[in-house]
Amino acid sequence: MSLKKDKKRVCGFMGIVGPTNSGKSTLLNALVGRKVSIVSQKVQTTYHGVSGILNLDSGQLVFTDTPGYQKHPDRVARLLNNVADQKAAGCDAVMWVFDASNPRVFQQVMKLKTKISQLKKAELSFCVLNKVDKVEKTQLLPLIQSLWELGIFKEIIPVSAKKGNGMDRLVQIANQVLPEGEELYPRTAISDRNPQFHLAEFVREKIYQATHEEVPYSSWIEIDESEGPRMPTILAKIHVDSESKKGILIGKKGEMLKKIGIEARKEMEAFLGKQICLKLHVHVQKKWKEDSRFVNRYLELDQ
Ligand SMILES: Nc1nc2c(ncn2[C@@H]2O[C@H](COP(=O)(O)OP(=O)(O)O)[C@@H](O)[C@H]2O)c(=O)[nH]1
Ligand SMILES: [Mg+2]
Repeated sequence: MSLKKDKKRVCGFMGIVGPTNSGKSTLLNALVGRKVSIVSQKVQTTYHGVSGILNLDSGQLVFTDTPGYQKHPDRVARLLNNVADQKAAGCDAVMWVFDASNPRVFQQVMKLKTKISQLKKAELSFCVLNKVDKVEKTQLLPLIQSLWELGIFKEIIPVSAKKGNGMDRLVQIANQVLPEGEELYPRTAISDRNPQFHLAEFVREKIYQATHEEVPYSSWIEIDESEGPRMPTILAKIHVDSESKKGILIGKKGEMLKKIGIEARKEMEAFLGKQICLKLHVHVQKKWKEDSRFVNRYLELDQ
């Protein structure tokens, strides 16, 4: 007697690509309904490509966030562009995310046109026009029309990741275009990362939100956990590259570090679903950004 075969299930990778600050990380969080990727108004927040997992009855949709394309010439930025390219190329299909409220959005797309058509054929390339909550409909329609006429996208989808509008259509698209396959992650997984990764990212997000440009770009965070008497203790060690940045991070009478700690702990508790005690230490590690061992470890590249 032959066993009845299971219905084929979807499992594949949808890349989330596009210029920095277009809302890719916000979009990923909205798609999977959890904060798996950190968000900020500054560029270059997403160093590590993180994948968010949406488990549906029909299968598993894996959305892969990538670092946005950078114009800055420094070593980290160059490596980030490579990471973005590699990650996107490895996906089954790609959603290109652009900020529809940026007056230069069409030029931005034009600049990337060759890359877009080289990365995936039009059948597998989707244009997500994000932040439509900030755009007049009368402006949006001609933009959609001109993007459509480029012939490089299968569909143009206006959304607001911040408000969660348009997510249903994106999930529907992923469900349609991603290949059939065995599920790759446990059905309870929400991302491809371990909890430590997310905890470190929450600290980084709060540093981005609280300090000026040079500090977040020069910080990296290591997490240690231990069981406390009443609740788990999480130790976040923040490495910075100079004494002056350490001073900024700690702030007057420790106010800055305290604020970062309170905000990061809130995120961690929401993520873990339990109370924790968070301790932050700031440690100076001169010129780590120029030391390939640290940069590679930080960006999780092959050494
Ligand atoms: N108004 C509005 N802002 C958004 C939307 N999506 C993202 N943002 C904001 O845009 C900024 C960059 O978002 P982020 O997700 O970090 O962009 P990324 O660099 O592409 O990952 C943040 O301040 C977000 O809150 C949206 O749909 N509407
Ligand atoms: Mg991001």
